[in-house]
Amino acid sequence: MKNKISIIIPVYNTEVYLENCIESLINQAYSNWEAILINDGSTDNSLSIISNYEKQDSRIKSIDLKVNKGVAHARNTGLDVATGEFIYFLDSDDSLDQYALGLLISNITHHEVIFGSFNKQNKKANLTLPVKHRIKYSKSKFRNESVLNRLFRRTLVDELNLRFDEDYRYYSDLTFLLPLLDYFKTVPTITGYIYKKQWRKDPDSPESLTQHDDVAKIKEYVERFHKLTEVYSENPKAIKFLCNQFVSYYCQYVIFVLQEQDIYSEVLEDLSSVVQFIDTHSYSRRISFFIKRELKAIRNKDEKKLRKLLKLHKVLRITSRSLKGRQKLYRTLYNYVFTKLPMQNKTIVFESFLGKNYSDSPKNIYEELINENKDYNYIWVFAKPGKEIPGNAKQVKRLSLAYFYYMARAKYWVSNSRIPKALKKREGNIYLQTWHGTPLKKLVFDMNDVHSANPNYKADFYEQSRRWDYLISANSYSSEIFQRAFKFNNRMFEYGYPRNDILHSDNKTHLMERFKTQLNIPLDKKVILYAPTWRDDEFYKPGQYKFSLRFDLERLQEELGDEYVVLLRTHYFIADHLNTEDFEGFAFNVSKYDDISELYLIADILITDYSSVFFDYANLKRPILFFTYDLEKYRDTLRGFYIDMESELPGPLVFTNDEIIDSIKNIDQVKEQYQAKYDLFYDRFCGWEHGDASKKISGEVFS
Ligand code: C2G
Repeated sequence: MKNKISIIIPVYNTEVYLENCIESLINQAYSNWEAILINDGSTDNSLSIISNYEKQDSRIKSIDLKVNKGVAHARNTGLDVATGEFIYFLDSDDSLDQYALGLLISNITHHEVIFGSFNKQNKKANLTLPVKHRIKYSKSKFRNESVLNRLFRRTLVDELNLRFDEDYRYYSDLTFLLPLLDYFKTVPTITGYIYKKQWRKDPDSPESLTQHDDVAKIKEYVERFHKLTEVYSENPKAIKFLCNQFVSYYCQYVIFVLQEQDIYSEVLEDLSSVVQFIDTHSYSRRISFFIKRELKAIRNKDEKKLRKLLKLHKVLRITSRSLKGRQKLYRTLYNYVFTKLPMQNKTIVFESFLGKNYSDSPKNIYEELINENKDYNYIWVFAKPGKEIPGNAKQVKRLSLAYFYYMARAKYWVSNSRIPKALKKREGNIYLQTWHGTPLKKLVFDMNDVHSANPNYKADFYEQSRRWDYLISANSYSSEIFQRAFKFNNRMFEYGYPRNDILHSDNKTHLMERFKTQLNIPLDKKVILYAPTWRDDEFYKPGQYKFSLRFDLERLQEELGDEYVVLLRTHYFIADHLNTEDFEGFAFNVSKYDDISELYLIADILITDYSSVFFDYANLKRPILFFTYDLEKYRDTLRGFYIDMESELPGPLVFTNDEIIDSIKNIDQVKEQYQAKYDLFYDRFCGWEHGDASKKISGEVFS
């Protein structure tokens, strides 16, 4: 077929993003393409990811360079084997929305090249392209010096012998583009987000650059600047373009490097040589008063003045940014003020389910510490502070100024879920991630395609979990999954869940009476606890999920009301409110009750679905029913499971209210029928639980 696009993708240690990149090609509306992935000596899983996809789709081709030779060589290698009439470059940590290639190829018409546009930094890429995409004929030739997201005719590439200068490790793109400068009057540009740049590289990603790299980068840029101004000395347009590009490079990169790293002595001479050149040549990029003075200080090699100017420039930038909103102000204060204050080595911040309640393993660890009278300052983070909790913890509102203050000062963070990725980890900080359940549902890097409301889910998660120093696992099954699915390689605590200590308490009977009384549940009634999970694809907006109750409470009350009461407990992501007014005394909505572990204790039977709650409840060796009315959808499309729901669960799958009623009426037979499976299940998932996880972890982390 004609009009084939050859997509050239150098790959170097981008396993975290690579699947997202390749999937975005497979999902292209325009199918006539070949993808040439050049593995540039990756030391992570990148090559095996490429090979897996190569087996699935004949349009995907791989070249393994064995050793790392840099992007220029990788792209040139791709060009040598490309067979398409068009050439397109894509970075392996980026991705395309599904109309990207179609839009470019259907609008290049008679042109030799067409430009796409990029998603803006930190903005969700616009997944539904504007129906009427506009073709804008750009006035200047190139606004940035990248080959990404441009569709080139192969004939043009060959005619001008466009290649990448392999002498350059960081800045070879311009050597491919500059010959085009004289070639075009205007270039068509597609608006609308079609190229999704992975703007934030996680701090650990192998290609993230260290200080040494920044010096090398600047030196290479300067060397290339002088070489190209030499080569194009007779071409005023090229000279003007190169001068403009240097000023952009200084404003978008060099300033930040110099403000964060003390490398003035290593790069000032080089930068000065460029400024001396551009001062004798014209360039059109508008520059501010500040930049003018900074460039002058660079030209004069006046390091002292330059330091002063950049320091002032930074304060102004931070101040102006923080005036754009309270959260930005708090984040700025966190990064530039609070984290500069001395760390409080005896302060621990606790948070459970994003501040939703006082519960889970953070609660048990906290109570262990106060019971042991360890002298720490305790901070609890709540969405709504003012809760009745034991001890003398200070309560702060999540994302308030106090929250950012204490998160910056505290040596310890104890969370069972996620802490905003904007809170960069401070030197000396110890982050204990307790997590919040033995996984049934596929997690993060074990998930094929993500249905989450957040399109950057995996990359964001990876960035956040790099901060974890410790992670708690309740069983060896979880340990193996967490290591792989979270890419977690720090210390795993394998003592069981602190939140399950109560399930092994010696005075369960007393506790059960206390909790039933608190909930006004008649002591002579048995309790059914219904605790379903959330559905990834049923959301109002990120974090606000829908839930429709499939119980027929009327029938359940008729059939079971003499002996049982029902506790309804939705997942903390669920925004919908379950109305139980018509079932006073039979159905109790306990969705807002803080600690589900206490509900386990009073429940004689648990009904759940795909929620991890049953791994914990099984510690009590009481019957469990799985109300899996949407099993096909949930297992096969939404998430996928780690265990086989049909064969490994310690209780029956039930799909209708009739089956629920029947199972409960015959619960002893059900127990007997599943006893063998239950015993196996208990050994495999509850074997580490002895009611002392909190104590062990307190001893290990909080000396
Ligand atoms: N939970 C709850 N009430 C529910 C469901 C869950 O209080 N009705 C709490 C339980 O402590 C449970 C935890 O939230 O263990 C996680 O809930 P899941 O339904 O398993 O869903 P999810 O939040 O996706 O966590 O490794 C565990 C996974 O990450 C699942």
